[in-house]
Amino acid sequence: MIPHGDLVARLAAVVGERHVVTDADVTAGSCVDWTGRYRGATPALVQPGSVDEVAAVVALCNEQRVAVVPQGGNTGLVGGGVPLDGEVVLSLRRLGQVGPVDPDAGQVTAGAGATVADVHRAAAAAGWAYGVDFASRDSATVGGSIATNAGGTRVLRYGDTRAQVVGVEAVLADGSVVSHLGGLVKDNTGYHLPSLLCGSEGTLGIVTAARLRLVAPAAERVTALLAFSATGPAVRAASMLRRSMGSLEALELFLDNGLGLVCEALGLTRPFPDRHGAYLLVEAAGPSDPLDQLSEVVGSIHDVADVAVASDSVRRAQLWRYRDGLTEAINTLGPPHKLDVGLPAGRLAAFLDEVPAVVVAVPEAASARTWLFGHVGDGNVHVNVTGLAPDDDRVDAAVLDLVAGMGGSISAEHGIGRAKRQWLSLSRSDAEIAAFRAIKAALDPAGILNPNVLLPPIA
Ligand code: 2HG
Ligand code: ZN
Repeated sequence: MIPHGDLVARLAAVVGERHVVTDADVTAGSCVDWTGRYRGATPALVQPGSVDEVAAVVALCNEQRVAVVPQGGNTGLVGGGVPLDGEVVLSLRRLGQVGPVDPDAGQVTAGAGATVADVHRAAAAAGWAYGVDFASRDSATVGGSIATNAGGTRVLRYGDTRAQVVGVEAVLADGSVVSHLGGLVKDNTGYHLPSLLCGSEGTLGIVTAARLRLVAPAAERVTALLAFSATGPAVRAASMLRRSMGSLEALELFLDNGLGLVCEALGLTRPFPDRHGAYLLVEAAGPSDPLDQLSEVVGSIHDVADVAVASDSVRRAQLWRYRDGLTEAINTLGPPHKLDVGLPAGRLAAFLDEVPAVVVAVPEAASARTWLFGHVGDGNVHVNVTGLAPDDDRVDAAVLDLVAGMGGSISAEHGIGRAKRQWLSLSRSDAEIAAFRAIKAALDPAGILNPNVLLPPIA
C-alpha cells in the first residue's frame, strides 16, 4: 500500500492542495452518515472540480489499489456513502453545474454535485418540472440520487430516478470516461449503461453528470390529509384513490405515533381534534384544479374519519410538514434502525399491523419503539426502530425475514449499502448475486469502487 503522505501528495497534484482534506476534524462530517448510525474514518477527502480530475483521481487510486467511497450530499440512509473501512472519500460536490434546460426536448444536463432542489429550480425557471422529489432535496445530489436510484414521493406518477435518466457521464474504475448525454429518447444501441449505474451504489462507476428528462409542470395542485381508524381502511382507500384519480401525484401514509412525535419535535399543532389510527397524505396535480374531483372521490370513501384540504402553497406545505418531518423527528430519539422495504399491495396492511409485535418479540427489544410510514402508493414502508444499540441487528433480521416471507423487497428505495448487504440473499437468488459479482469484477477488477457495500462479503 502506498504510504499515506505519498498518496495525499499525488492526489493534491491532481486536484490542488486545498481540495485534499486530511484534518480529521474537517473530514469528520463526511465520515458519519446522516443518522449517526454509521461512522468511519478516511485518510483523505478529495474534492475534484471536473470530470477529468475525477478520472485522474480514480486512475491513481486504481493503480495504487486504494478503495474509494463516492459521496454527494451524504444523505444516504444505508451506510453506503461513508468510509467505514478507511476508504478515500471522493466528493462530487464541486461538479454542481446545472443546465441550460433544453426547451424543446424538456431535458437538462446536471453535474453529479448539483442538488435535486437545484434541478427543480432550473426546470421551473424554464417552464418544466423534475419528476423526482423527497424531503432531503436541498442536500441530496443528482449523483447520489442516481447511485441509489432514489425514489421519494412522486414515484407513483413519474417513476423512480432511473426513469428520469436519459443518459450519463461516468468515470470507470480504470479512469476511463463513458459519456452519452445526447438525450435521444429512443436509442437502442447496445447495453443501457444508465440503467446499470442507477442503483449501483458507486460500485461500478462514478457518475459525474446526467441527462435528465423533465415533465410538464402542474398549474393546479391540491393536498389533503385523510384520517382513518386503522391501517386497513387507509390502505384500501389508497388503492381506491389510485384507481380513481389519474392526477394523483403522492400518496403517503403515517400512523398516529409518528404524527405525535413530529408535532412534539417540530412544535406543530395536530391537524385534527381527535387522534386516529392512520393518516393518508394525498396530493393531486394537473392542468386544471383537481379539488372537485378529489372532494368527490374522498366523499365516496365511507370510512374516512376526518379530512383537511389545502390548495394554497402555505397550507399545503403545512400538511406536508407532518410527513416530511418524520425522519428528522425520529432522529431526535437517537440513531434509528432504518428498514426501507417494499411489500406486495395485498400484504401491505397485514405487514403494517404485524411489524410492531415482531420487533418487541426480539430479545432485548421489548422497549424498542417502531415508527411506520412511507409511500403507500408504491407499497414502500419505512420501518424505523428506535431504542436499539446501533450494532445490534437482531431486529433488522426479524423485520427483513417478515418482509421476505411476505414476498417483499428488503430495500424499496434506499439501497442495500452496508446496512443490508448480509441479507441480500433474502431478495436475490444465488444466480442473481453471481451475475452481480461478474459485472462488478468486469468493471472494477481491482475492487476499488465502494468495495464494502451492496454485495455480501465472500465467506
Ligand atoms: C422518506 O421517505 C425518506 O422520508 C426517509 O425515504 C425515510 O427516514 C426514513 O426512514
Ligand atoms: Zn422514502
